[in-house]
Amino acid sequence: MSRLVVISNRIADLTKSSQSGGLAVALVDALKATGGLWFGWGGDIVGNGTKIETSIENIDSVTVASVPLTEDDYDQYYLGFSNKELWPVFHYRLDLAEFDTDHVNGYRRVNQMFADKLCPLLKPDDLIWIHDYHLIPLASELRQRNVGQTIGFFLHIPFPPPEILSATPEHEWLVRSLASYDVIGFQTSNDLANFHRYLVEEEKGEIFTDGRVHAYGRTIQADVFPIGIDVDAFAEMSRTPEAEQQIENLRRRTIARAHIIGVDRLDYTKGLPERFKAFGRLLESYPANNKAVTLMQVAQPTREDLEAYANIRHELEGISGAINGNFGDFDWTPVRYIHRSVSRDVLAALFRASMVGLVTPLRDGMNLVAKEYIAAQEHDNPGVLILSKFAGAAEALQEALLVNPYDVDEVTEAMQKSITMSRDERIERHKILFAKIKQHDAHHWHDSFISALRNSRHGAVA
Ligand code: ADQ
Repeated sequence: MSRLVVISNRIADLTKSSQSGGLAVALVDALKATGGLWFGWGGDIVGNGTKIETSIENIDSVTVASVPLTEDDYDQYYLGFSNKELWPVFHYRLDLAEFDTDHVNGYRRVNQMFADKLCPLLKPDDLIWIHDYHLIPLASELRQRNVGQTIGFFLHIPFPPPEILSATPEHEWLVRSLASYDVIGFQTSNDLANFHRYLVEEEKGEIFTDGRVHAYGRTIQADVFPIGIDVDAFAEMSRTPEAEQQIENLRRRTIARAHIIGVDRLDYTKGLPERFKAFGRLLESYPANNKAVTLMQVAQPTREDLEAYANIRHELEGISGAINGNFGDFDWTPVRYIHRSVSRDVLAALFRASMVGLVTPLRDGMNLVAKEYIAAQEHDNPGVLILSKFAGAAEALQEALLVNPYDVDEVTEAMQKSITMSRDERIERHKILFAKIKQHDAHHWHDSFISALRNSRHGAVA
């Protein structure tokens, strides 16, 4: 069987599986099945001009090869082009995008460095799977170094409509780079449709009914592969004796009878200020919820070197402080806002103890928290998921309470509906949602992508 080679911007710490997300665990499973190689940035930043060396470590049957970034690489490739331009634009936020030639050059340079360092590690029969927006041009760099192996790309974030993408100075080059892959995977059919539209409207490309597209002189496979979680492992985590203890502590420490929970990286795409405002309005419009309902928001610090992230942090501290000042009492804090990373077993316990899971991003590729919340619920007394219709997860999870996250009143009403929903209705909705996340779990995701890669090698590509 061919070896799988996974390339991502950051390498997860394979020795700390309990702390890494479902994605890392799913990829490690896939790598272990074939004995694989994982290549990427190890997290170190070295001085400019330092000679870049690849570190190689073998963990079980997986070889982990990592490189450091220089200070300029980190500023220009990672913070700059990836996170000040591509991240906002791909989340439909042209207003937050910064266009800078040094950033583009840094992005190209790191993709070239990745290709240089990866080439000597490749074997002729490898299947190569590249992840996410940091590495869009990597396949084209590899092709220029005569890599003929099958190469796939999965985009974890949304693919924006052509009207938005074409506002970036680099759009033509970026999409042309995608044509060097053999298989491209998107989270939703909406993302795929946006990609098709770009090819047809900007490039006069052709779309075939079997999932192939022809553009820039190549025919490639482009399809939808919705990412999932390891449902059984997450459900199990929410039922350990430690989880039971965590839930017991939470119930003892508060007088509230219902908890609403939000768990997100602290990112402007996640709709946190709007969510806090909706909770404030819930207390204002339905006074019976005072001292009875608490919002717990766990927000993991992320990309803190960027101004937009410092701004959202200050905004949230302001709104939560105002709600607690206006509505709180000596024995009740309405918003519990925790600005740090929490271990996955604690998260699983918190999800299980919460009557409402609030997942209201303004735009999101998929959103795994929505699936984790469903996985952690008790089947005979589940909580209710409120889900943004702009999260990729909403395409399948129609039995959640779907909301427009910009519409604060609609989110408030969904919260009130959730905390007063009958047990029968909660069970009915959860049963269908659970079956869906089980069917499209992490294993299904990587199996179907890898099988598309194998199929493309055996013929489809012109
Ligand atoms: P993210 O934007 O990071 O991922 P998401 O899918 O929600 O978003 O995954 C976040 C993960 O981090 C979840 O597993 C969650 O439990 C965990 N997490 C969040 N806050 C945490 C905290 N405070 N402490 C500990 N863990 C925390 C990108 C895309 C998504 C897409 C994923 C996977 O933006 O749309 O779903 O990739 O493809």
